[in-house]
Amino acid sequence: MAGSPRTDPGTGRAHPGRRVLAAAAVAAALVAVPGVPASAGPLHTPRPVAPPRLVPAPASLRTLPGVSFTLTRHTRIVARPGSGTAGSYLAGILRRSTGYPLPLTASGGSRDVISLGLSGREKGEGYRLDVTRASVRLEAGSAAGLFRGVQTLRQLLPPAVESPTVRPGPWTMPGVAVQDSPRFAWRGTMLDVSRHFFTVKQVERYIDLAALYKINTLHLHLSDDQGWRIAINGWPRLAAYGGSTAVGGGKGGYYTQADYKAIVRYAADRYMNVVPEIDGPSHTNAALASYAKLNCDDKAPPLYTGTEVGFSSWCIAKPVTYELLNDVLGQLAEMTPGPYLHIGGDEAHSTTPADYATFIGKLGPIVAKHGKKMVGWNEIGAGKIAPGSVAQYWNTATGSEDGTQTARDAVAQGAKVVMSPANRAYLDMKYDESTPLGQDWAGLIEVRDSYEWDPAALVDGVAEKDVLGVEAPLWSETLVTNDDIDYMAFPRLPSIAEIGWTPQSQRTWSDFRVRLAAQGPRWSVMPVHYYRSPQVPWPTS
Ligand code: TNX
Repeated sequence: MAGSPRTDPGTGRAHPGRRVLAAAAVAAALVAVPGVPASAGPLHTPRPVAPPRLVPAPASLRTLPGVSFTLTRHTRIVARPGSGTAGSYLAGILRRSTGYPLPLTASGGSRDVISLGLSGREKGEGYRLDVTRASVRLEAGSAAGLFRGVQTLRQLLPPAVESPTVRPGPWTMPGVAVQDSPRFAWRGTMLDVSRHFFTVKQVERYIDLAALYKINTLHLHLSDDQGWRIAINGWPRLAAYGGSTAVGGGKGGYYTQADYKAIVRYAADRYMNVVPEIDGPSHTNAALASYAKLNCDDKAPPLYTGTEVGFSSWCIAKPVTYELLNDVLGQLAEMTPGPYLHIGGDEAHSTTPADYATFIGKLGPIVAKHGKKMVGWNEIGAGKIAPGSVAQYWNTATGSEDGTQTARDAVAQGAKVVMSPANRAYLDMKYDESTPLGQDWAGLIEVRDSYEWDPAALVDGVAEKDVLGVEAPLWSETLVTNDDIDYMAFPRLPSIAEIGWTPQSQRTWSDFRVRLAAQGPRWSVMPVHYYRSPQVPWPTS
């Protein structure tokens, strides 16, 4: 190789190999001196810069050989009007780890800046990101698009950028031209705060981790047999008593309405919709235990702290059931800016099919009256549902229940489907036999299993046009701490996020595993207690 012409990363001109070595020595020296401004121009010094390893993979990515941008203490962030929270979110992350001031202004120059602004050329959550020697330019058709682009920008910087404390740098990103937009509108994750309660802070932390992978929907499973987690005016015992325990008999907890609004606000600042779920007619023991009058026999059952499913049922014939649900769904609708209310509908093993159909038929108009669209687990397809409702497909055709049929029934009524197949997308399934947490009733789900499926080719009769998106539910029977959440969600949540974002034709496991591996060092510095799957070539140092 010695003496053969190479391309100077700074000038793009061919030159003898010796000069590359000299330049590399300078670069190495600069690495030891944090915060030295990059010199732009013909003598621009090349720096070691990792190739882009982005998750989810963008629809289009062009790397600019030899081009890079380096953040310095002089870099400014310009967020033009209409940028929403994208600029301040980015500044918050970059300031913590770089220690640079990174002033945020609404207008400014074109060199040594990261500039964010709206452009008519991009649509929806789509964005364009250009990293050149002089600047980083991010454009989108909406603030949400800018926010998604900010996540791409973060991943172009070294892993240390995710550190909560100041690190040395250098903060160099490879030159790229990215043009990107999502495959599906609904890219969600669900957190079960009922089986174990998670605090507002814990939910906010999970929101931030999901946002990094362009997740835009947070489904909160707010009620189940083991706990009712949202305060409802006029029904104080639901939360105070029904929320007082958890699986295993822990102390439980609930969100005040102010807490819930804070979560909704935090999510909205990250362009994430909250979808609140009040499960029924089954999964209702906590509520039935709180008010005797909700029970057909007027007797309140005891609180429940086990993990069985399907034993409880609303009293379908009693008007008070619908008075309660009208109050609950009305108050949630009022506090939830997004278009959806999730009414559950799964595993109603203690409700007759006729009663189940009656129940779904009654809930539709209540949800509509409060100005929302109804979401339910795929079983709701067995009832009468309005066009524009959403069926969340989870139970793959096993045993007596065939989730594919109710999903088709839903589509036949004009509903869309969100794909959450339990044997692919359930974050609470064990990775392998030795996984200390989680369950295995839907199978073991290694990272590759979570990645290699196509939402548009999963259920016969449910095509791409019927699919609203994907969601990864995290059920919490076995999960208590942030470490527990992290271990089950990472790295499988990024799999589902990429399935929801990246065109199917551009996804392969062999490519994904390498990009996923590059997330490991990011999670380590945050820190996120992720599962080091043997299927992924994690960097060793
Ligand atoms: C089934 S999935 C359930 C949940 C459990 C989960 C555990 C679904 C709609 N219902 O009640 O938490 O399995 O994996």
